[in-house]
Amino acid sequence: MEKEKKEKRDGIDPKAVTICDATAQMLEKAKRDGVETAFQRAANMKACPIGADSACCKHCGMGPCRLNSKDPYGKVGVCGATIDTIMARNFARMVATGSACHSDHGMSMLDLFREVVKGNIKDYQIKDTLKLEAVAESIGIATEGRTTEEIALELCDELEKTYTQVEGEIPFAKRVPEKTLETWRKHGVVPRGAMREVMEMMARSHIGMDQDYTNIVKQCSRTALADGWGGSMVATEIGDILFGTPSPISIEVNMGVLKADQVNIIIHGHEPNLFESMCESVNEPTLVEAAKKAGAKGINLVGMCCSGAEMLVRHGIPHAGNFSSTEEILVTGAVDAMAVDIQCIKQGLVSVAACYNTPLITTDARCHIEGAMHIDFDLFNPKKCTDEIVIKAITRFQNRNLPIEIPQQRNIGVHGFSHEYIQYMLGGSFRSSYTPLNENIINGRIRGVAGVVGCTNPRVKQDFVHVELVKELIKNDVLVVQTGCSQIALAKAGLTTPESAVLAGPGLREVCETVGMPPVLGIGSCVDNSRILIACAEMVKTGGLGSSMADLPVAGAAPEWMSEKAIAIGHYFVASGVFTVFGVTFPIVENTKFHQLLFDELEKQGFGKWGFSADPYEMARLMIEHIDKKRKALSIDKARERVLMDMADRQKLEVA
Ligand code: NFS
Repeated sequence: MEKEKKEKRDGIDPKAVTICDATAQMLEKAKRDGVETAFQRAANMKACPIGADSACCKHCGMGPCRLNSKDPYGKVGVCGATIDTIMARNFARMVATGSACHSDHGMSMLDLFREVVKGNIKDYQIKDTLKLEAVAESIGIATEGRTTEEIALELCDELEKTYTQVEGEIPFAKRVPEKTLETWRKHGVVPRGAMREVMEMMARSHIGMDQDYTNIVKQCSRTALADGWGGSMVATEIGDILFGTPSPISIEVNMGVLKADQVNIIIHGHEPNLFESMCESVNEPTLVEAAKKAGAKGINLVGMCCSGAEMLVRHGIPHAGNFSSTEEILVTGAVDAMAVDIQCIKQGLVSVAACYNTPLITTDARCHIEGAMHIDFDLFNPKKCTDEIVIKAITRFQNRNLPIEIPQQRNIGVHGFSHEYIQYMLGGSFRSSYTPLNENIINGRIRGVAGVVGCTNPRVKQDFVHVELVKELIKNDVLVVQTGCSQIALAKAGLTTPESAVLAGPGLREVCETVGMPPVLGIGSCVDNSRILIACAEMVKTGGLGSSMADLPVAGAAPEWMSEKAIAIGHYFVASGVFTVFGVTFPIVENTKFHQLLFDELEKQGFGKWGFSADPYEMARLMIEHIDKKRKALSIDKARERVLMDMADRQKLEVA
């Protein structure tokens, strides 16, 4: 048994499962140390082929029913459910869960905001009053002659509707371009509050409920939109108001940000409050003193995954890696505490942390993990928890008794391109607007814009699909915006620097060099995908690129996705009008009506559509083909031909 276990563990070749050298180094060490991680488990766990195709239904006690993906219409479930009903219901539940996750996060941000505004929480304050006013005005709240507190309280009440509104349209529907909104109204998918949409989605996927896949997909769109333009958008906007709107900052990413002679603390999760409070605790003079007494040179605070990405863009805190590296970083032996809050936290962390005597600390009432230590994070007294985490970390530092091996990779890059900053960056302080971006798209220097986002997944070579896809896109003059674990993959590959403009096509390179920006713009965590929605809406409103978001020469991708949140994100982009390509796998049987609807029909109805390819080059081809199709429909394809073919013409084109 032991021998078999060892063989399985040793079975993977680290260089074959990741292009992240630091992670590969730690996988080698994990082998030597006899430690198992998700990469080994993925190799040992054959995915269920019927489940992978979404051809089984286990929502009631008459099943589970398994249909044949080779002959999808040859059989139905015990209740008579067809393959289309079954796949649509499974998809619906993924959208509902993903949307619930983001919305639950957004709602707790709003709870925090309210208590801060009321003065009941004093540890945080409104940092960005300009943003507060801008958000309030965007949904029709008057700001003139009113105090910050008055505006903020009304904003709280209004934004609460994002979650609780029973009828009507959520507040941020006001930000949606008119024609896109018209499409939503026509199809009855303008979201009400997220609670209502998620509840209805779950109800409609119950046995004996909605059994028309087209009708189920409508509710999928409504639920996903309640996330993108609702739950997630509130999380981002409140985060900015409370903790500051990101602007570009140069910072290091990768495991080399750990320091052998310091107390290393990793924060991994999704809500910024734990991290913000942790920033205070690691600077607390008594704790810094205690660390020094324990023999450390200082306390080193580092982020991972999405809250890490958020702190990276807001405060320039170093980031140690994405989802697929969270176990591996513990293998360094240099982590003195890993504190987590919610989402994307692998249960496997418990056993890896135990091997290296690293305290793994859960902090949120919604996310305990069996075997991890729990220190409850109290919003009204946040430092009690974070101070305690620092103390635990100092104690672990003092008792370090295992060899430490820190991979030396550190990749410096620029991150923090909020949609507000993109406006300013391209337009300057006097003409801060999206006009220069639109102009550069119209004149063809920038062919289009792609959002490349989402997770990493141990089922595919870590970071490889992200990096190759992005390289291919920028080479073809497509400007790339990024969030979440994808952004970290590109940062590690060194593509978030202005110098990487040399890898871009001639048009995009010229724009990047004129402005001094990288061709790959990191904008934050997964909820910050809402910034991409706002940027798209602004591009439409600015003019020249059509009247609906579906007209824009843009595309999206989650090349290494794994979470249900990613499916919810993908579907809200599709419902907003964006062609969105997923990699790894897609839970669907081809040659079915449901497939036809997601991958084709939705576009004809005025939405975007789904695409799939596991291959980064094919993925890029699909996205560029779509961008070119949209350019043609806008009659701006000729300008680009000139840009590429005629240098004299190019020189004549006005520089933005
Ligand atoms: Ni997004 Fe963040 Fe990463 Fe994927 Fe998970 S951390 S919310 S779901 S794995 S990008």
